[in-house]
Amino acid sequence: MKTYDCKLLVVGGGSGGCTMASKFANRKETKGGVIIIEPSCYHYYQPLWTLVGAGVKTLEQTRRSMKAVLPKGPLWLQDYAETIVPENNQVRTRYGDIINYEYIIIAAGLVYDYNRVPGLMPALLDPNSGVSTIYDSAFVDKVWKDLQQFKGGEAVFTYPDTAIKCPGAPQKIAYLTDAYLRKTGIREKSNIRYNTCMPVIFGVKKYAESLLKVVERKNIHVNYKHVLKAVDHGNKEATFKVGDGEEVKFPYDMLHAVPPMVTPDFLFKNKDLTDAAGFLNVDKHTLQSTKYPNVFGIGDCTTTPNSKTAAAIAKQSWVVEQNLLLQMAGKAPLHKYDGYGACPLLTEYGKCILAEFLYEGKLHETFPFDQVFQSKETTVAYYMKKDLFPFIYWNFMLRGMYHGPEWVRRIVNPFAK
Ligand code: FAD
Ligand code: UQ1
Repeated sequence: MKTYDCKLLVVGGGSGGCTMASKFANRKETKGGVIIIEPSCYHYYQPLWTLVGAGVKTLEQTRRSMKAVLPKGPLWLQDYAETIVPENNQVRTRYGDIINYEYIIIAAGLVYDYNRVPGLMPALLDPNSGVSTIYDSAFVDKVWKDLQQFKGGEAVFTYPDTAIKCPGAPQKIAYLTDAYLRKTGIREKSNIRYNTCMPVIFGVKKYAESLLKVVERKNIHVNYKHVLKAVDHGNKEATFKVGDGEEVKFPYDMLHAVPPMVTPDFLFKNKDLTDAAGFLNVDKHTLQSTKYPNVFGIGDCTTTPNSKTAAAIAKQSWVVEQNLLLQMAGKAPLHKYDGYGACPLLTEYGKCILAEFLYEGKLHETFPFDQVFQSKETTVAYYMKKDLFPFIYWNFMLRGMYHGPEWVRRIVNPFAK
């Protein structure tokens, strides 16, 4: 048990935390005074897990050691934040250390609440259940295994009734499953259902229109307002609640389940810092805590109503950096995050729709030619997703040097509003 004092504490070493720690590691305001709390020994590039599930990439290709990606300089405590007392500027860790901070960036992401779906975890743990998820490094390999072992029948895909990371991923894996089954000649013997809690296929109208055509072409049955409530893997049956009404059972041979997601306990339980659902309350533009000026948030664990993606974090990271520097200088934060989020919607092996939008679903596309790049399925977007974005992520974003594609947009799309 030790006590530490620091200028800046970063909680979480994932996409947001690692990026922010890199930014402040060598700044004169914070140099020598940054601490990172991060329990995991691996850092994953999660956006590639969809392609791991579809057999295009391996889990190893998405993984690096945490030590290798975290910036040198800051002290890394391999531990969990257990409690935070913002009035005292203090965090206590699971192993009993106390960290006093002047400023804190909370980037703790989301964790999976498997217990909310009785039967789901036992089914995931059974190697022969046909139940898997691309959302978890422990089960993403099982998606690919199940896909290869599937001999036809019912394939059911879910989307839970909580905020989730990458809201496009639950349907991307359904599309790639369809593509794989067509390739292997099993599609005619199979029925694919996408059971989503949402009332629409996608929150932004333009992309929803394109996706509805994909769904129709692929003959995927979409059931709206369906929430997975229980899995009976003995009988291979999944129970869904439909709207506010009755429960319906679906038999399955393969079930892709997206788990309900919550913020980690130290946040979830802190009513002072969070909203009713346990998300860190921040101003959606400045990303500063609505209650404590020395607290900032980035990424999936905050209340900002954007699409929870790494692409969003790239843009947020610049705003947090600039506003935190202003706060440190005794000035009011004035930089504004516009809600940018991007979702490369994989529809086939070799095809992708690149969705990009701001708060309230306002389109914000990087490329000028709608018919070539946006809202249409293109090969170029697929290779960006598969090869370019991971390269940018590991080499620029995590080092604090990438703030999203705005600069590309200014060059290739100079007349855009
Ligand atoms: P994370 O990167 O999850 O990091 C949170 C960190 O906090 C973790 O390292 C964790 O160990 C740590 N932590 C947890 N609890 C504690 C604690 N108590 N104390 C300290 N540390 C703690 N994004 C895109 O842009 N495009 C995509 O195509 C895309 N596809 C996706 C597909 C899938 C299947 C998944 C799972 C995600 C996808 N994403 C995509 C989303 C993207 O990966 C996340 O939005 C992003 O990684 C979130 O970053 P974060 O820093 O908020 O959280
Ligand atoms: C992006 O910038 C990014 O970060 C590297 C991603 O990776 C997670 C993305 O998925 C997307 C779509 C973007 C947006 C970039 C461009 C060039 C449109």
